[in-house]
Amino acid sequence: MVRQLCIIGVGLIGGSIARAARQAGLCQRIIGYGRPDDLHNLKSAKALGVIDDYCLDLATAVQDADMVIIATPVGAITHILTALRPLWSAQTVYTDVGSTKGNVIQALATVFGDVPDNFIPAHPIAGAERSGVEAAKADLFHNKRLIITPLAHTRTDCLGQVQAFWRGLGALVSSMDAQHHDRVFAATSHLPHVLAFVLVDMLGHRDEQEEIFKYAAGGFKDFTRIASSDPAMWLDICSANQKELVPLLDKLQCELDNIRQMLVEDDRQKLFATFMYARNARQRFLQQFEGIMSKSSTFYVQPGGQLKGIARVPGDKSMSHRSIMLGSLAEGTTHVKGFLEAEDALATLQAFRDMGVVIEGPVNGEVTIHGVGKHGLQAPKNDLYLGNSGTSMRLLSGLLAGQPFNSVLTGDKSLSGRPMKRVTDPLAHMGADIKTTENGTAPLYITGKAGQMQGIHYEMPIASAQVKSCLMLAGMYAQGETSITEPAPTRDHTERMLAGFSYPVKKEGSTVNINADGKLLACDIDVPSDISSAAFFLVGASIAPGSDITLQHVGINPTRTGVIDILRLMGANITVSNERVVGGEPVADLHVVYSPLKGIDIPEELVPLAIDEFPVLFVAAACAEGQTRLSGAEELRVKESDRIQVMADGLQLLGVDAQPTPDGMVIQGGNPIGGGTVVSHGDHRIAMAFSIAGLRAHAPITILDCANVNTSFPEFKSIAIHLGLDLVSEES
Ligand code: SPQ
Repeated sequence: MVRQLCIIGVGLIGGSIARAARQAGLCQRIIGYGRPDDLHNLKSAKALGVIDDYCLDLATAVQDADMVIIATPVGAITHILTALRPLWSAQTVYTDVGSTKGNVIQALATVFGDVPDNFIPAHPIAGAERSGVEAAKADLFHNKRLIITPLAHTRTDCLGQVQAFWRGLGALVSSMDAQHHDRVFAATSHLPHVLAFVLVDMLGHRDEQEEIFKYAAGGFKDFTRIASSDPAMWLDICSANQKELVPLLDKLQCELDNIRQMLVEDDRQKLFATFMYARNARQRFLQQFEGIMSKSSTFYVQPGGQLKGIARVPGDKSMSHRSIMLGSLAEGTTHVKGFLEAEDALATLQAFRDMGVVIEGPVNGEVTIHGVGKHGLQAPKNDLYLGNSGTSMRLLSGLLAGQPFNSVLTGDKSLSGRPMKRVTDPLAHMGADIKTTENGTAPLYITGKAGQMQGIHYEMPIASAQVKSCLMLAGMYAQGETSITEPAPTRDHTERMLAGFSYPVKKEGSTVNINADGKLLACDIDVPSDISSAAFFLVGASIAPGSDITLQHVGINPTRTGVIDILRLMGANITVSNERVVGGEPVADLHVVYSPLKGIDIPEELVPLAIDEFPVLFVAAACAEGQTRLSGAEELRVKESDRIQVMADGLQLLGVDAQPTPDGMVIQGGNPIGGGTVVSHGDHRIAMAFSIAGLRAHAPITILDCANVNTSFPEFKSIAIHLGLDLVSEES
């Protein structure tokens, strides 16, 4: 709570801060300050109830303030600071709202000798086309970003106060250093404003201006919207940030020259690649933006019911990743059908776009990849962000280790906590140079070692398709043979798909051999439905009396069908029909009819073949009569969450006797499942597993933190509802 807030400059931003602070009950009293020529505005602010009072004398205005916010144009900052200097108090917190931060810090240093430790530089990313206090709105900052650029010696109590104040106004507060801030905003805000002003200026001065504006369509209006902004304010901002803005204008000039040349030469391919990249990058930016805005998703499941009907779940995640990777490295154009349009696979797709591959789609699961050949990838301009996807990060680390450029792989919080030594250690034996954090986690800093990688023989200590695939991809760039022996069979999509792309791979028992002597020839890929997604409904129909469903076109590669084998051992009634081979992968329709389940000891050899299905298999075990025991599955502890602990916690909360062990779980099934609120810890498979538990629960189940269902199965909710699950979700 601020006792007295002084706002210097009560315009759109200053006025909106005052309105929002008043509405949120953050201030007792708000005083506005302005110069004498601002009197009319200050009177309006008081009449509108935006401020309690105003003052034309700065000393009186700041006298009793415990917080002072400078909300003037950035060009006025030196003048204001000079006037404030003799009035400065260590008991007061000072902050600003300037769109550039370097010049504010520079002005502070000039006026005070050093930046005072109770000044917190801040920038709210919010505005409106209209200016002035009349346009001020209490919700202007709601869900908008507020960036703070503190210095090393900034007082933490003052910092905390400003952070809490802005959070109270509804803003999403983050921090960065001032130079970084100015560079980012030069690119994303100042340059676009300059472009909009220049374009309208250029067209407006042409003779035929009336014609142009008469026929201007929505595109012109959209592009030039920001040219309606306050010219004086933007003059100030651009001049304050000219150090960052000028190099960007130079770069843009080069890019425009390039485009001009492409047009002169009628180079349609290059133009298409440029436009396509831009369109896709924008779409991804919008998705990320929406992702930031809708931070959480909660599932509410009503108890009971049954599953009935026919459904086709989306494409296989593992194969979707690999189709993009191998299609990009191929010579020629690869067409993919059934591609999984979910965040994980899209992260891989974006990574390859960032390395110069032109990829069209996805549209209704169809993707066209214009392969660049085995040696055609280009250095990414930025870090490759892989979101939640372990497969993308581990497979890419192998592929990128032997490239002629450096790269950095990053991911979200969950991915940044997952072990990467399992790939970086054997890659180091091959000559790779990959730095991880001290804990062996991402970010991965990869120094490309083109022509210097050596083939090795590697006995995998854990059964992991990701490790195997990573080393195979590295082996495609290494001298000599790379051979990998797995302790137990793991999914073999990489081997099968490489064969589909005509790349030589030898399989001898549990060892796979690969070398650099080969090239990939583009082919068509038909991705079957993901058995890991189908698994939720295989279990749902098996535990809910009266259920009868058919899941069409499901991939039944024997390295993935552990879930069917385990459910059948428990007594499930699953019929496999219409078996066929599509693009080198076996596919079938699965018919499931309810049948009472019994507890079993899950055979350890089935663990790698059902590794992703255990969250929902634990739900099956909770509904099965008697004890189910899983062992040899310690890998579950290092997935998107610790799937043993998180499932045990949730099941116990629902009243199930579920005891976690270091490498598995013991579940006494058959007792009623209760209701309650469980947390998925951002793990898609946990969220979906607990939704399915609702079919046998006696009370509603609420599942928190479900947004990541979009990483593997965005259609889960609609298909579950279509088959009969009583599920609603709430996004916020
Ligand atoms: O890609 P990610 O995040 O690792 O996804 C998971 C999943 O549940 O979707 C695991 F958390 O699947 C892995 C799977 O567990 C996908 C995968 C692959 O495509 O090669 C292999 C398995 O991982 P691992 O570590 O056993 O190789």
